[in-house]
Amino acid sequence: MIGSVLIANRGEIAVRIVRGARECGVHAIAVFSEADRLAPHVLAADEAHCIGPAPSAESYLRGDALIELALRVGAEAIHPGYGFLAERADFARAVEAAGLLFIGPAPDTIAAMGDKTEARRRMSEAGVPIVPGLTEAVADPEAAEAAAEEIGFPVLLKASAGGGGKGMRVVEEAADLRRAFEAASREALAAFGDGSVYLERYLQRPRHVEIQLLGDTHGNVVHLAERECSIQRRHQKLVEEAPSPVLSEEERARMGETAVTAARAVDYRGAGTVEFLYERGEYFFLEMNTRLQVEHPVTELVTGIDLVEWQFRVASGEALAFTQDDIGITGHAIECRITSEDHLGGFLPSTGTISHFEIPSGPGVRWDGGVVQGGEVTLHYDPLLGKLIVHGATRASAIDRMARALDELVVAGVETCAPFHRRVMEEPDFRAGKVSIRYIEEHPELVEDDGSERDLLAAAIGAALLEDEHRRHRAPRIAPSEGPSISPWRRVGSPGRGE
Ligand code: MV4
Repeated sequence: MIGSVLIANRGEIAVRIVRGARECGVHAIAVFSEADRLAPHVLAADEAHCIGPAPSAESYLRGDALIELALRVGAEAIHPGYGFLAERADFARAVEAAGLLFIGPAPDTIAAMGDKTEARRRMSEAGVPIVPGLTEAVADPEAAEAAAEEIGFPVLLKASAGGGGKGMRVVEEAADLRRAFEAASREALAAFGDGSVYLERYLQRPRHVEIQLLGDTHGNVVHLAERECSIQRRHQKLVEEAPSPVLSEEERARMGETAVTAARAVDYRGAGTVEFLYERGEYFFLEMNTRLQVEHPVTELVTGIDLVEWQFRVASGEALAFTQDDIGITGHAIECRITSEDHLGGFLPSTGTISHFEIPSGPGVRWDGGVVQGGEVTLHYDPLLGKLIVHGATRASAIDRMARALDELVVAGVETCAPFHRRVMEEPDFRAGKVSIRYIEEHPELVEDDGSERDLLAAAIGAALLEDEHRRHRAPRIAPSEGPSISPWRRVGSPGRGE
């Protein structure tokens, strides 16, 4: 096992990686921006170093500075978490060139999967089903028109350098293709510095189902079943669960084998994910994510496998200690991302000081968080405050448990999307497992202000005022000689006292 790791990240994922490191006996070195001096990931780590001012570009994205720091403090490895530098092949290459271990797949794997048309070519060659369409960029609108006629409308224009939905345009008919091509290309150029676009058949109402993978450096690759991640808004997932409510055992095994084939095609090592679009029993490769994902805990809860531990083990050269046959699913897990966003009126980011914070607990409840009471929520970073994850024997019991846990969660000082999740847990289509990537647009009531949360707040304030009033009237008069050491609470309501 490696001796030390520098965690090039912040927030909940940095805390999660510190936890994994400590369990593996790995010395955890945190880094922080000037805004994060007292952040939980800093306090959790064994050692921490400031890397610059609050803006990410001047701190968490300074790949060169991070590598220099890692060398200076004697770290053996760098764990990038997700976001920031996690899928930058150039960073992974620089880490390795410096003689450090990069906790992730080989730089060439990251590069190949980051180029969407190359990823499609590699997958197609390996026999992995891809969404019907092109595997090369189209040079001009005429070429796009010819390809679209072949594929059949509606088609989806995508950026080759893409990801995250930027540069994507749905085109319903040939007449709209030229304008869409130009718009998508312009957007892709602005976002990725590369304007090339290609075409796929547009799937109208698919599910997003992804398979978790784990590979080692000895040629072993296993899958850890799927996560259903269809409930998302503007490409930000909100609710994830494992297993998917719709896959049969046969489908799970087939998709899993497909994902393993995909991993083998790119010599995958470490933890990774193959994303599929699933529609009416058919599934198609969408993307491969070459990192630990936000939603990894639902897989951990149903498989009992600690993904961060295995990232460390695999990076240290250990072989996987289990085969595909050893891996099974127990029960059902659900994750709700708790962000500092106001779901009423467009998920606008909310900032401020977390003035009060109560973390849910009890049977089957896990909180992976990155904030504390008294902490500041700013616009410098991702709005993810933490993830509430539950495990239950069945999907229905997991949903009920999540509702209970959400009721225990208290975050005051900033708005959060927790009330949105509480509504989802009651929503009949969700409860029936009827979700697709259009779930939120098909359920506008979930993000509309119907006054119910305000009513709840008003009721809570009303109750508190009433209680206060009640207490004043009934409060016992404590004789000065008895002093303040006598708790008035024990006296309240006791017969013959203070009435
Ligand atoms: C698609 C699609 C429908 N058809 N491709 C969105 C981001 C990028 N990673 C791929 N995306 C999509 N590709 C075809 N051919 C629909 C989406 C999509 C989506 C995919 C997964 C999860 C959420 C989504 C939300 C909107 C669109």
